[in-house]
Amino acid sequence: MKKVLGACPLDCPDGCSWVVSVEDGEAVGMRGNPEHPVTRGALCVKVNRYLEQTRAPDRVLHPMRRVGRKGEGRFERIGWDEALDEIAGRLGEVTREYGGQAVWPFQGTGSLGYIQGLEGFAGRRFFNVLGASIHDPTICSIAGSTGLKYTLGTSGGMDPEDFAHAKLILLWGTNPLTSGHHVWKFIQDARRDGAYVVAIDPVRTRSAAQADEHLAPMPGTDAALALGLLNVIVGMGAHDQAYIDAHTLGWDAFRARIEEFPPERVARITGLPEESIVALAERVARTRPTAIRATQGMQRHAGGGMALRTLACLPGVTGDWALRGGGLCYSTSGHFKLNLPKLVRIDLLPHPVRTLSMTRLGEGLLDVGDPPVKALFVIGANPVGSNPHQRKVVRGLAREDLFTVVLEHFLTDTTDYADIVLPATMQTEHLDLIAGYGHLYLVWNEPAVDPPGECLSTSETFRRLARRMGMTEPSLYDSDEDLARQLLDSPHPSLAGITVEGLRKQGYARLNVDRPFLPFAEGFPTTSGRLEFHSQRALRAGHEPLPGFTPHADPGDGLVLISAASHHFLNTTFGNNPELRRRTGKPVIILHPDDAAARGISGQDAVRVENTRGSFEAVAEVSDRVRPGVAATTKGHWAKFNGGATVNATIDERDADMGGGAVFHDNRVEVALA
Ligand SMILES: Nc1nc2c(c(=O)[nH]1)N[C@H]1C(S)=C(S)[C@@H](COP(=O)(O)OP(=O)(O)OC[C@H]3O[C@@H](n4cnc5c(=O)[nH]c(N)nc54)[C@H](O)[C@@H]3O)O[C@H]1N2
Ligand SMILES: Nc1nc2c(c(=O)[nH]1)N[C@H]1C(S)=C(S)[C@@H](COP(=O)(O)OP(=O)(O)OC[C@H]3O[C@@H](n4cnc5c(=O)[nH]c(N)nc54)[C@H](O)[C@@H]3O)O[C@H]1N2
Ligand code: SF4
Ligand SMILES: [Mo]
Repeated sequence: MKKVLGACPLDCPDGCSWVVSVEDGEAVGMRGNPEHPVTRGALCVKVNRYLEQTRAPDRVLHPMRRVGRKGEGRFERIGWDEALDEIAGRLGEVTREYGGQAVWPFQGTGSLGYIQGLEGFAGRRFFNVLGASIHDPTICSIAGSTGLKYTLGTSGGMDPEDFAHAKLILLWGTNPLTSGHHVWKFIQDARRDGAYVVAIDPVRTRSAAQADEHLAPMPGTDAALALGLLNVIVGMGAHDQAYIDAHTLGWDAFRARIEEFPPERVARITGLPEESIVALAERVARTRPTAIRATQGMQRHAGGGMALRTLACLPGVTGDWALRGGGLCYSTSGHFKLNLPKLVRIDLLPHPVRTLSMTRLGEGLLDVGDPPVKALFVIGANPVGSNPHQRKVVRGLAREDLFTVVLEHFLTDTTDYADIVLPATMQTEHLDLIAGYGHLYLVWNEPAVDPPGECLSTSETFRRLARRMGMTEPSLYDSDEDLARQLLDSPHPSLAGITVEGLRKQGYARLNVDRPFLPFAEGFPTTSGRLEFHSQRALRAGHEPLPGFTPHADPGDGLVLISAASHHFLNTTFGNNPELRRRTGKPVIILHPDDAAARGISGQDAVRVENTRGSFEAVAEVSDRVRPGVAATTKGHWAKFNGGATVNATIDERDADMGGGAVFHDNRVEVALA
């Protein structure tokens, strides 16, 4: 029996380290690495089935070519030689006629690996030599990180392990028990020391139900709530003037903005009782340190960037940024100063190229750009299931003149539109390097077993394709291990001493930063070196120079539908696992009793959820877990198992205020008996 150290590749903050037991070349067991300070021996309800997924009977094990019409999902088995010849031939035709930019390498979050997945844009060196368009992965977190950068100069905030030292914890637009449960252990440590936990979420989620208090604002109103809390705090004189003077910029102007948001106005905007707003503000005013856990949920709105930008000001006014266990944590990814340029090699592009936004796939395929998109590579993504405006995406993918290659583990809603499907390795079968975005560790993934069938890793697929196309650039043929070394070759002190050898041996390494890690102890990485309440950079980018409140944007008077993380799926990954599907059941929509009664709907009724963009079927659950005016469902179901459409059929292909982020939770729908 051999033990092999690996890393979960999925888009989850926890970036777990795992241990695979291998017997006679077979992976026979997988558990969380007990040594890793955040994983602490546990994976999660989804990844406990990872080995089962690697051996699933529906796994794609060899290249396939479409035989039926696009959308039918009928394929014939072909060999790698034939697949590579056909892809090389088609890419040659497209690039000769339309130029390299007619190729869109559409890369998703199926793997966050630096070598095989999104963080390192696996395959990008090949696409650079080809001169392909740049893919901007806007679908997940970009509005919030852009907003945070205006305030803090980085989207990286406090060390999640330091939640253990907080006395007041605000779970703000986050459901950690579902979407990244390892932080909960630190929250529990804090509670044992008397910390008080408040959840701020329109839905009473698993996490909100465990909190000491739950406030359910209307979606998209968080910035107003933050300003209302500050209004009370400043009114009490509880702001930290010494901290403000020493470390912030633009206080007088921001203070005037805060004065525009008295509790009665904020109560009207958020739909929260005025007393609750005042009581929470008083609690923040008297509790040090206060820690905010805010993740991606609240920024899937028209004002998502502004929401995070404004929230990050709160610890700047109370001085919590100076304290261990104080501040805000959104994602730690900004703290990883790896040598991405050396890995990705944008310098290999023959000339500057355009950028295409992931959230705008429908538009990108249907509106004739210059040049039009003629070849699409889908890598670690399932846009039919995950992108906004499902019908538009499907219309784009159905274009007869579009050549689509999908690298996949399974025949998803998206592979149905592929010309060629290529079988990809899973995490136990290839080498990779992962950085959690909910902790400060790099995690190594050593291949544990040989790939099944004819599966190839993303890196190897593009090495072979480069060779087939006769490309001579030597760096296209670097091995996975060389790529990892190049990535780690960073002059930044936080990477000093972190080597492939060390990672291999221990399975993980904490960034070389102080403990406690107070990211802004020496100032903020903004131009002024201060936390910027007033941001010249924001102004230059066309935003208000001050933090403020940007309302929800989907017009109409239907219910606001939130489609957040499902407990048993990860995005659409695992949406085909029989046991996880059984536990999840059919898509559910939770309606408040008043909203259900107004529509003549009772619990367990089959309903149709719709708006001008599309519709899907669901089963109604009637519960005060949602506030009136709000409905809740989950992402991740597959269209092909659910009548051909999912919640993403109702979502608009529209940008949030910053970075081109998606607006999944800024979605109005009507609900009626089916
Ligand atoms: N089990 C599981 N885990 C996952 C995922 C999954 O699909 N399943 N997805 C992974 C991915 S890709 C990501 S990006 C992260 C995301 O993880 P989260 O940030 O947790 O994202 P969401 O689940 O979209 O939303 C979190 C909460 O925000 C609430 N919310 C929505 N709109 C608002 C608002 O306007 N204001 C406030 N205050 N709250 C709001 C929702 O009701 C939800 O409970 O999780 C990762 N983890
Ligand atoms: N309604 C609604 N929709 C949402 C969201 C929401 O909150 N609500 N959240 C959005 C968010 S946060 C995100 S991040 C996106 C995610 O959207 P996507 O990036 O499309 O992620 P998945 O849906 O998980 O699809 C990933 C696919 O990659 C495949 N895969 C996994 N690992 C590998 C690999 O190593 N190689 C290859 N070739 N393939 C691999 C998996 O089998 C899977 O089919 O969804 C978004 N969609
Ligand atoms: S999905 Fe998240 S919690 Fe589950 S094993 Fe992967 S990193 Fe850990
Ligand atoms: Mo995400």
